[in-house]
Amino acid sequence: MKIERAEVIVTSPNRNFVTLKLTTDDGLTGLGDATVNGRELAVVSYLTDHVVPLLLGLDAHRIEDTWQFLYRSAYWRRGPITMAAIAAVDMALWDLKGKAAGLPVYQFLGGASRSGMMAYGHASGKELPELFDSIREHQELGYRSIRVQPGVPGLKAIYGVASNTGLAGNEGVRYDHEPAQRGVMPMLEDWDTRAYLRHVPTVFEAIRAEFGAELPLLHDGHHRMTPLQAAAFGRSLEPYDLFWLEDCTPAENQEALRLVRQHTTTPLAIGEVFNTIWDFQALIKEQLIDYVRAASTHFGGISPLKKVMDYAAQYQIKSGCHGPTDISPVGFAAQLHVGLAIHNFGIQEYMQHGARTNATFEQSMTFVDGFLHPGERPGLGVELDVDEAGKYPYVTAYLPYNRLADGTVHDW
Ligand code: GCO
Ligand code: MG
Repeated sequence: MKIERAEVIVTSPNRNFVTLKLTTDDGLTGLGDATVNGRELAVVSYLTDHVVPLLLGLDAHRIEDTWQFLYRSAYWRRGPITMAAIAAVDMALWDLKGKAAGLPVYQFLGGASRSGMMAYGHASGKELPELFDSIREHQELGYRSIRVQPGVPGLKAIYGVASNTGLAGNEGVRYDHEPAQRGVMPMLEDWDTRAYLRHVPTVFEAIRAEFGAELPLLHDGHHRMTPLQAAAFGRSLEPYDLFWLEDCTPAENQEALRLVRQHTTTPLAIGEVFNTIWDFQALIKEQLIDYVRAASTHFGGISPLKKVMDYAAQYQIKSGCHGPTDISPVGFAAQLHVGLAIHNFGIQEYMQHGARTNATFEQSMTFVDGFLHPGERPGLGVELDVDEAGKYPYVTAYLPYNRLADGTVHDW
C-alpha cells in the first residue's frame, strides 16, 4: 500500500477547513484534518510545499515511522502549523489502515472501552433568560452536560457568547461563524476581569437554582486570568460544583497552575492550544489539571493523542478533547476513535457543524441521547465530497481579540 497521490483541499462550506487526501496505489483514500483557525493557508503551504513531496511512494502502513520522520527530519519542532500538518498525515494513514483492514480505527487502539461518549454543548446568553433558553435548547438536543458562557454587565461583546439566538438560526450554523468572523480584520471585543469575576459566580448560582444540582456544568475562562485571580475564581465557583473550569490562566506558564491548584478544588481542564505531549509534562506529572484538552488536529494526530491520554491515565487525569467547529468532521472523528478506546475518557466537547459542512463531509458518527459514537465504518468513517467542497472557496476569517478600557490588548 504505497502513497501515490496527496492532495490538499481547502473548502469553506460554513467555515474554512483544510483537508489532506491521500490515495494509495491500490486505490484507497484516507483523509486528515489540518485546519488551524485563522491561519489556514499557512498549513496549506506547509503541506503542499514541504510534506506532500516527501510522502509520495511511502508505505502507507508505516504510521509511526512516517510521524517520526516528519517530526524529526524537519529539525524545527512543535508549533501549531507543523503539528497540524503532521496530524493530517497521521489521521489519513490511520484512515487508510482501517480501510485496508476493513475495521474502524478504534479497533486498532484497543477496541471499545464504552458504548458511547458523553458530549457537552455550548450554552450562552447575555442575560439570564436568554442563557436559560440556550441551556434548555441543548437539553432538548440531547446534551447531558453544558458549558455556560454568560454576558458580563458593562461589556458589549464577549468571546464565547453567541450574538445570534436559536440553535437553528442562520441555517443551523449558529456556531459556525462564531467565534471566527469572516472579514479581513479580527473583530475587537472588550474585557474587564474584575467585572467578570464578580458576575460569573452569581450566574452559576442562578443556574443551580433553576436546573438543580445534577446537571454537569462547565465554563471556559479562555486564558484571561492571572494565577491569583484564577485561584480566587475557582474557589468562588466551588459551591456550584463545576465539571470543570477551562483555561483559567495562559498555560504556556505551567507553574501558574501550582498556585491555582493550592487554592481551589474546582476541577481544571487545559490544553486546546497545546501541540505536543511536552506541553503537558509538568501539568500531568504534578497532577495540576484534571482533564487534557488536546485535539487530534492540533496535536499531531491520533498517534500522539493516544500517547498523551495513556500518560495522563497513570495520574487519574482524563480526556476532554477540544471539539469546536474549527475541528473538521475528519479531526472530530479521529478523536472519537481515541475516546472510545481509552480507559480514561472524560468528556467530549461537541459543537455541531452547519448543514453545508455536513453535506460536504459525509460522516458515520452518531449523537444519540447525549452520547457520541464514531460508527462502525472502516477507517475514520468520513468521506469528503470533492464536488461539494469545490463550491465553497476559502474566505478570510479571523478570531476576535480584545482590549481593556485603556486600550491595552488583553488575553482573550
Ligand atoms: C473551546 C474553545 C474554542 C476556541 C476556538 C479557537 O473551548 O471550544 O475555546 O472556542 O477558542 O476553537 O479556534
Ligand atoms: Mg476553550
